Amino acid sequence: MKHNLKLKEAGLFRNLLFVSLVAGIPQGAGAATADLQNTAQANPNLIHQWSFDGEDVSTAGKDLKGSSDLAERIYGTGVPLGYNVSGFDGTSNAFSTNRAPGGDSTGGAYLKATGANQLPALGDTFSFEIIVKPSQAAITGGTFNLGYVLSSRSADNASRGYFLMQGQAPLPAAASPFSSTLGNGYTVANTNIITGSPLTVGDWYYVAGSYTADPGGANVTWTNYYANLTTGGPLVTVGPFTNSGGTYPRGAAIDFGIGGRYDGQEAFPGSIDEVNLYSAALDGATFQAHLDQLLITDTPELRLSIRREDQPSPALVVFWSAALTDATLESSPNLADPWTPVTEGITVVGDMFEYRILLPSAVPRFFFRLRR
Ligand SMILES: [Ca+2]
Repeated sequence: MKHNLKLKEAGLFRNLLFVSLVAGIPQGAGAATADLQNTAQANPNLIHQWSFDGEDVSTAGKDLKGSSDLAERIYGTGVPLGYNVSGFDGTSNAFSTNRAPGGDSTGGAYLKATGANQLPALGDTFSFEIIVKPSQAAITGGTFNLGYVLSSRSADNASRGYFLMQGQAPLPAAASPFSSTLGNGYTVANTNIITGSPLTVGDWYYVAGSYTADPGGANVTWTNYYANLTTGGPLVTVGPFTNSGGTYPRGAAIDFGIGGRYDGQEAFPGSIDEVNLYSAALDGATFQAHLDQLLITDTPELRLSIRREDQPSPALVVFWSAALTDATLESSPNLADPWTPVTEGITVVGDMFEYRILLPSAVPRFFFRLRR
């Protein structure tokens, strides 16, 4: 994702020089998954954070906020998990789940908070956000054809907390969308269909949800949000939605699956980069700000200036802002290759960087380009 920033013709050099300054600046420079991690940590309602950096479950499964370190859940044919796989950007890695072809329980692997590391009881408000990449356009071959991404369920099975799933049945929706199902049954009336079009395999998605349960347990009202990170957004709001009855599990510790079901089987095939859980119903502006952390550049405005100096010897002086500290200035007597780096006369003035280039005397014009 690059764009040409400047093309400046320097006519002040009495036709001696033609200066072409072209800088390719990564649009996302400065915005990163690491920024989202820090922003989430600063939120007073953060209760669990997993960034999945690490070479095994003891590091990649570590809960960076709470005490719900994750364990491996491998079933059926037992396809291994992948650790330290590429995340959305270079600032944090992901782990990859597996779902073997065939039935819902044929084989797969994911991570799960269980045993002594169960999630402590959730309250009447709850939010999640996740950075996730599906590896299959559809879940097929089974009875239910669901891949559970974030899921829990109460011990008496009455309260479903299927916060995020990929799948189809029984939804009246595009093949295998993301959806969120809560309450006393897996039904259309309890399901908010998040993505209205099929998922794009290999694209990273930001998905979030903000839930408020009726204290008496009658129902839950919630809103989901999603953005295709790979295509640059925007954030889409889906809801508010009120289910027909029941809530997610509250008031008792629960098993919690990340990339598979709360109790076993029905894994989601893909990669998961980040998961944050909150004890409050966060608003859309908060999720938009978090998305901005991932997508919007905070690179300072680029400043360029060029001037000619005649003393002590004729020179072309190029200034640019500190944002281009890793840029390379190249020159060529024509617009064709070869371009060669200009290495002489580099000085630093204040917060600006400066190239001082002796003017060539034997050629009527010369070309320069600034490249990053
Ligand atoms: Ca990560």
